Amino acid sequence: MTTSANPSAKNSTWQALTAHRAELGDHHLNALFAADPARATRMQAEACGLFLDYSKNRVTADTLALMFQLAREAGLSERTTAMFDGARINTTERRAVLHTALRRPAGTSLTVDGQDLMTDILAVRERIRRFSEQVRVGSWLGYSGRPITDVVNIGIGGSDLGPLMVCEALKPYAHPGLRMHFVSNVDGVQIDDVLNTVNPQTTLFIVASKTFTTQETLTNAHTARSWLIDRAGDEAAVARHFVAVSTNAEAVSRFGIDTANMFGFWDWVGGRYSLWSAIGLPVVLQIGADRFDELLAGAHAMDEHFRTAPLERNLPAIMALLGIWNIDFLDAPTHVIAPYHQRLHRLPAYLQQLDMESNGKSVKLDGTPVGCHTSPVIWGEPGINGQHAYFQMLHQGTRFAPVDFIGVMERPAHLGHHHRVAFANMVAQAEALMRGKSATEVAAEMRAAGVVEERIDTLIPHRVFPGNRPSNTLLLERLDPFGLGTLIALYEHRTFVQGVVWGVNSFDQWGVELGKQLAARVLDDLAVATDANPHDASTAALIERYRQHTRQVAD
Ligand code: G6Q
Repeated sequence: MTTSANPSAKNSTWQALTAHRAELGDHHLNALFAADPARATRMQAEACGLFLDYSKNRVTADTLALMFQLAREAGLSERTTAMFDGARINTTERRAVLHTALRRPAGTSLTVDGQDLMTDILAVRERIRRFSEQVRVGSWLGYSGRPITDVVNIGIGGSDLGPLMVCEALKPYAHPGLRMHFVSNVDGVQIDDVLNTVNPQTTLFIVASKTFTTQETLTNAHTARSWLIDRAGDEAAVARHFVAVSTNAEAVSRFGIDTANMFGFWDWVGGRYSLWSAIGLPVVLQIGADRFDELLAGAHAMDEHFRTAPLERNLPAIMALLGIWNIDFLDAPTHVIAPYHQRLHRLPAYLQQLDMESNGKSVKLDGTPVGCHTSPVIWGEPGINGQHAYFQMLHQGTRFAPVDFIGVMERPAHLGHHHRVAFANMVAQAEALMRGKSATEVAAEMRAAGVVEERIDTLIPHRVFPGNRPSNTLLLERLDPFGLGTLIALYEHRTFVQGVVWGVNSFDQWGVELGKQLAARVLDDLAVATDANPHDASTAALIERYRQHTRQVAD
């Protein structure tokens, strides 16, 4: 594995970029801004209510031209068409990748393998609409005849992060009488906490699992099912309190959920791209089907922008290519997502999965080594909290991490001055990371504050900021369903573009599959010692320690 760009494995544009990077050296962003007064206005793009300022990246017009060329040579346009048209671009799983079809409006058609997918998509959408309306108006009744007050989504990974993130983001649109809960962790704590707060007579469980074989989800679902039956005193209660979202009708039925209460989706919807499918059921329950349609419409608007806008004005492509520049030519190992809006607090975790599971790959589609770095470590927290925690490293650490600052323009009707403080902080941080602070500035500042010369000399190295640290500033007009749809789809396509340039399959996840397989084996070994699954000495000792502990507790 190479540790940085490996020109020998790459085409001439990649090599030109490597040479261009060497030429640029550590040329400071301050100098780039000073040399070009129009830089800020030239390096911005806008679409679907999203505004992007990317001028604080360590790039010139030449860098961008080369990056666009790289994307063209990677066949971005052809790959995009192939994805939208339903070609089986997920080659290792022989699947099409059609989350974009899920947000197409009614009245359009999409024929894949001679079948119009929109008929099935719209049929499920309609069933979800009818079911969610019943729950929301209180006509879907629990076993004792009372309406639903609490919804518990049991799922993990792609069957959890998307609906959870969206439900948090769109709380102002929430039905006032429905509380949403999400259970993903299998440690027992999360399900226990939820079950201790809800009433069995008024709680609806959604078991969300594409495969319906995921150990964590099924363990939690079985616990919830037993809890309900114990309290209802009748297994028939399951039909009023459990629905499933899955592609696996047989397993749903084996679990004991009537498939009449199952909402399906299809193998061409990847888990981390599934919130637009029936996996979005918690969102529909929370905000209603009309609002959910607005979320889909926002994503569809971004799909259209991505599909049709020239690269030079294409938001997802620009962000993707800047990301590759930072990762492969400037050696940035990580990338920070810093939303300046509390309701986006789960966005970094959501994007972490989207990016790292999609592009955390070392081989290309043809199985050969990718020859450069791919997905960076994606991390972050709401930016304002980050400023009082990890931003120290961003400003003065030995490694740099590019940042996406995400702001929402609309001021809330209530406490609008808070919005101004948050916005000011966001802009100030991006400026500080870019500008830095020189020794001269530090000395002048301390002198003005009356600090003695000797102390100034000691403190200068600690108070200097190198600057030249890149960031994007992304401004969303308002955090409503449409706006959120555009934002999520923007990042989906950004991930896609990077995958195309690197030549990897962004839509499989063999690493996740491995975890699922190994855990099942170890689980057997924790119960009974056998020689069936040989382990290394460390793993074997940990398993044995657990078994001994369990025996002691039982004794
Ligand atoms: C997503 C991944 C993974 C998946 C979970 C849950 O792209 O494949 O996060 O969503 O492992 O899988 P199930 O939905 O099948 O339970």
